[in-house]
Amino acid sequence: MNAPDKAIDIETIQAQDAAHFLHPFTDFKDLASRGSKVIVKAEGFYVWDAEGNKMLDAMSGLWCVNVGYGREELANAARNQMMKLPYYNSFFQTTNVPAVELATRLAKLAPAVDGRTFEHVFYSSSGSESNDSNVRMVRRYWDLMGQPQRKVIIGRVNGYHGSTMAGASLGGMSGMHAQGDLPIPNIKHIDQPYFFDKALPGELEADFGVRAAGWLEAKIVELGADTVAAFIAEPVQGAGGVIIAPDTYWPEIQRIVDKYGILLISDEVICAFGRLGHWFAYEKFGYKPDLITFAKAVTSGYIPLGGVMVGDRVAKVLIEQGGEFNHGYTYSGHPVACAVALANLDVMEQEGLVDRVRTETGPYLAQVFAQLGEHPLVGQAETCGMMGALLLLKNKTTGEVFPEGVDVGMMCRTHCFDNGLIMRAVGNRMIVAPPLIMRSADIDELAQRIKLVLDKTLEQLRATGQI
Ligand code: PXG
Repeated sequence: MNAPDKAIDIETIQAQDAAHFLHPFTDFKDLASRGSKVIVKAEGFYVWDAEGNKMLDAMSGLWCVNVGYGREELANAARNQMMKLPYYNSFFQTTNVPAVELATRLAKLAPAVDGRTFEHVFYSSSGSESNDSNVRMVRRYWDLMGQPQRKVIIGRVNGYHGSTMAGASLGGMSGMHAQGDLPIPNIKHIDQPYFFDKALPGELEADFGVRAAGWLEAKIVELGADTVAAFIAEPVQGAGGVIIAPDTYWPEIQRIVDKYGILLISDEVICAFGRLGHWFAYEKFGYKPDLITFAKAVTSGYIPLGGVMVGDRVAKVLIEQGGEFNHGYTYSGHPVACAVALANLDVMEQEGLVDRVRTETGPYLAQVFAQLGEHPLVGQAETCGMMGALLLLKNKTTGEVFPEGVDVGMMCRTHCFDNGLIMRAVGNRMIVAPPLIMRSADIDELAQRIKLVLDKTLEQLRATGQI
């Protein structure tokens, strides 16, 4: 469809949207005055709006549609499970087959590191809920270990861990903390390992990685080591702008959490399920989490599902010493969501998508981004698996950023929308997380479109005397 969808009265939908639908992370009044873009259909890695505009979705929806849109296998799994058992709870000594099968399968997909295994799953419906569960499990663990004073969980500035009270607190988004009395007590933050922003003049990336990890040790010492329960981090910061830590960062983080005996939570809501070329991202970086948050791509976003992979260190204590764990959700282990997840994992395995990212498309995206890095507007081009970021600078030689008031990311994003490309702007970083079904030729098409919008952004900046 490249013509308007006649079945849809766009103006009515937009008016009702403005009248009744409060969108997440949105200036309600501003959106109501402009009108939402109505998305009506999607196939593969393209989405269409009601006006018939076809857009290449380089964000996989919101970092989730890894197998692409329109997969009958997933739709059939949902239908079949809905007709058989659409819902049943798992609170009162009952279980259901898809939830058990999925937990068993996830346990097989999460590799053991140094004898530490992930045999158990606690289910939720989202990344935010999963991180709330993490807070509950971490605190319960330390209570049971006879160290109830270990309450503090350390997160990172510009990290994103969700939007519930605990999720938003664990994250380090200043705009979120500014609303609603956040963070909640006993959540602290260290700075992010963002080399461009935080490196000292002349500092080598490898040295910066060790220094940035050292901020964790400094914070632990400042707070008192016996008060710290856990450290939570994303393997690569996604919503923060695809911030990729130097290689030296994670080994040093591991040394520090081991030294002080604190738990490590790997929030893999974006990075798991093939995004970085592995089923789970800790495998790529070689660190040893105790808890792993997942959501999004476990079902390729077709239906909400999230959870926590609970490592044996925590699971053993909760199971053997914990008695009843007073926490859970109506939809923990939802049979339809789990059935869709199983079908999604089947597709990923049959099509070899995880290996494809590691051996073909991830390296190819890196190559293509390196070329985009030559563009006069791009100060830095970085990728990790099928995630990438372009840092837009006023002067790429000196590293000068655009002054406040020149929102170069938004400018570029508008050109994206006008030219059939969906990318995210995070400040001055333009980011992508394309569906994993893309092949190299599709990445070429993506690169051409990115080049075009960069050219148009540069043209606009020049025409308005801002560069
Ligand atoms: N952890 C991480 C690492 C995430 O990326 C969550 C937790 C929360 O998941 P739920 O399912 O509760 O949304 C996320 C979600 C963005 C953006 O603008 C990113 C997310 C959500 C919304 C917007 O990049 N990530």
